[in-house]
Amino acid sequence: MSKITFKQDVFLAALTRQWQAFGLTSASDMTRHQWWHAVSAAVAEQLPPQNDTASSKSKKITRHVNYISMEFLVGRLTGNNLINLGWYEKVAAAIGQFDINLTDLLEEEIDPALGNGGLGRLAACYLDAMASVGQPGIGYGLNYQYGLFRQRFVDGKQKESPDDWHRSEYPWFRHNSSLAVSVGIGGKIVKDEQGVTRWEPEFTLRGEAWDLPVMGYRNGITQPLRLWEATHLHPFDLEKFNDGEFLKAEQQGVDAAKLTKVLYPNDNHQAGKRLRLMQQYFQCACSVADILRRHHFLGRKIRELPDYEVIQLNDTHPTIAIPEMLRVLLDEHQLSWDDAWHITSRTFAYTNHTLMPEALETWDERLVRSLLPRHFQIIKQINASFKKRVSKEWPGDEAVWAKLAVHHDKQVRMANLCVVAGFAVNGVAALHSDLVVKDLFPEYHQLWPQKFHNVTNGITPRRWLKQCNPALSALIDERLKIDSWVNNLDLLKGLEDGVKDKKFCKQYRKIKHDNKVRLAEYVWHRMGIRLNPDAIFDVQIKRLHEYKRQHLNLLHILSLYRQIRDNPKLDIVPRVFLFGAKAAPGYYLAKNIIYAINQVAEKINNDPIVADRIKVVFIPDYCVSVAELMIPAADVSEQISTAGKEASGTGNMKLALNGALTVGTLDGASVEIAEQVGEDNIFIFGLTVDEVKAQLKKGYKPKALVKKDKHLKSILDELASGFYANGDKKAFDLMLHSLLDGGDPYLVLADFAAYCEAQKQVDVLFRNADEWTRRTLLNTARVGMFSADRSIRDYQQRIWQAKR
Ligand code: DL6
Repeated sequence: MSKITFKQDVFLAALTRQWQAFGLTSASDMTRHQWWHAVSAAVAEQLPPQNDTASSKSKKITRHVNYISMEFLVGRLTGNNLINLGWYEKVAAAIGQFDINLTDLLEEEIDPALGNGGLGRLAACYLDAMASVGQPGIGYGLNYQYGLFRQRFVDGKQKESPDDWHRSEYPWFRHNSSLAVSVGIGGKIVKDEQGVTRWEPEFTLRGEAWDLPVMGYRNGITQPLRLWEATHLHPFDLEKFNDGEFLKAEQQGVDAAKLTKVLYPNDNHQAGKRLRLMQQYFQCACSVADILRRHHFLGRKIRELPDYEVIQLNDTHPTIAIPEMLRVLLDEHQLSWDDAWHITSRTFAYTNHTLMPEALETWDERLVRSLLPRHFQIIKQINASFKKRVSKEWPGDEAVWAKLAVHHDKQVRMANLCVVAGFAVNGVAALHSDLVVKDLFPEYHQLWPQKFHNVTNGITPRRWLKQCNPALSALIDERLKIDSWVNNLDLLKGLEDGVKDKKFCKQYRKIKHDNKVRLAEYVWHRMGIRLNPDAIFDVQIKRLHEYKRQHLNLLHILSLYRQIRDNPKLDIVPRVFLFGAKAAPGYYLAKNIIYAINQVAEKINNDPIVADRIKVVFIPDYCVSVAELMIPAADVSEQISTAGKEASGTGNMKLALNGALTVGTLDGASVEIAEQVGEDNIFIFGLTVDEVKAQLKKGYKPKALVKKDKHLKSILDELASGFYANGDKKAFDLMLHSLLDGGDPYLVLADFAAYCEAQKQVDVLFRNADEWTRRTLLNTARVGMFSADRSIRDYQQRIWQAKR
């Protein structure tokens, strides 16, 4: 594919049409937001039509990948698309003629926050990488009207409001009305005169296809992210209207629209809601229909489906696509069960993103039966034939069956369905994949060892270095004398000898400092808090969850505060603790931790005795664009989950790439980061997975531990005393209860001492600026393997193109 060339005259003509469409008389009348819209739309117009069959036409050897995910946290697109197209400077120059600054304009874009956290952001990185390495593929998701909620703090407490990202005006969308799909829901199963089973749905929705372009890095490839929106075939009932039932006349349309109104704001947690299952099915039915439409359009036989197409399930959320595929093959194509199964079981692959029991999806059989009666029948049939296989392997062992069944105890278990019906299962980091086999699916592994793989997660260097850290990116270009590291991140190894070059180290350090100044300005404007850019910027950014242990970070802050009050002359390197995190609205304990951090921040930031040695800043409404500011400015990356709980993490990779030193447990992909950067260039602390298991087995007693540790006790007592909450002694009850009477399930207190010790070492090292810079530079140089391009190649070799 050749690069798409920028034509200034075509662009300017498109720009003119844009301001004319706003009803203005000249470009200079546009507001800044209108400028952003006009520039984005004028660029989008110049893209070639997105032909989703083109990429599927490729040689039989390259299977086309259908990446189905309930979430795609794409972040702002305009800047990223311009970079990938190679048009950034050209567009900047073209609008410079109007005295408009492109960088400023890009701030106008509202983040399309169509995901919760790591899982959704990973999906976005993988689409970028597929397009960049030339892996034919398409993303399938939902076009939510409201993305992840907006977060603000009122008196320190999280308040949520709807995140209307104005999808109807988003200039990057292309509506493809010819791809609309009908999706039935509810109803019953009937048999016709020939005895053929037929599903009569209760109502039918319409799935409309909205495509966002995903551009490869300067290679001319554009592939779609297809987001489905639910509408009704007949949104307006004229009969009802004529009968005077004006409100009811529109009800069908309103009901349909509900389906893709909101993204469920849960991360690593399942909420068994009817609407959520409807969303999952709607998305899967539209996507399966679209995959088969393309397959037929290309003149291929249905039996050849697995030779050309692979369907990658991003966690269990789209699992219902499996029975949907079987339903279509059985009921619409009239294939036998064996044929339909043979096709399906060679087409689907499943990525597991969590071991947390509360996140493993199960659905009540009554709900499945009432919404999807035919699918329920099919699931039971899968279960029945799988039971034969299990009985052969473990004759008479009911306990094993109780564990492995797809349908058991009136529950449908989506992870089990994926493993039984898929040809591949992968975890997302070496340690995690190991635990998937050992702890989650040992019996399945015994049955089908060849199904299980590891693909360590990765991040796109286009967004997470080139775009978010332009100064460092330019310095790397200059040093390596090439810019091809952007799609071959291993080339960063060439920076290693820069550690001996004083001038280079100075430049590298200055960039970090400038990025800290940029973040400090943002914090000042947004929150009115002044930050000292010479302080250590210590960053923890991720969803708020007990297992991620933001409260361990808080306890360390309180420990420092206690030490300062005990010894006002305490000599520590000034440190700014920065947090960014949203808590699911119904996760009260997580919200309590946010409240505690904000209350502590209020106290510490205003206490003259602290004299700016510590600052605590919780940046509200953490999202992709805020991450793009925080990551390049971080000195320290907090990756402090309880070992065994974080499947991978991807923030850890972004932060290390941008030259932050990790303080972390041996968990998720941090284990591999440690291997890559070397043990001297990372601060590893705390219990390992095996030690965590051993502690819990022998009976972990957090209260006994606190009794022995006076310092820790005084911190916890003070939290409970009302000191940080205007005398309210119950303010942090939820958090404190979990840590003490609740048994501290995530071993926060058990890791506290080791964590504080690691933080002391950070303090010591930071005083030696040269040595600190050397180690951060080695981090940037050595994390090339965490490029999403490498992950996609691993998927290709191990899963997508592997011999079947
Ligand atoms: O694989 C992407 C991402 C990992 O980096 C995180 O460690 C993991 O917590 C996250 N998993 C989920 C699971 N799901 N739900 N719901 O978000 O996946």
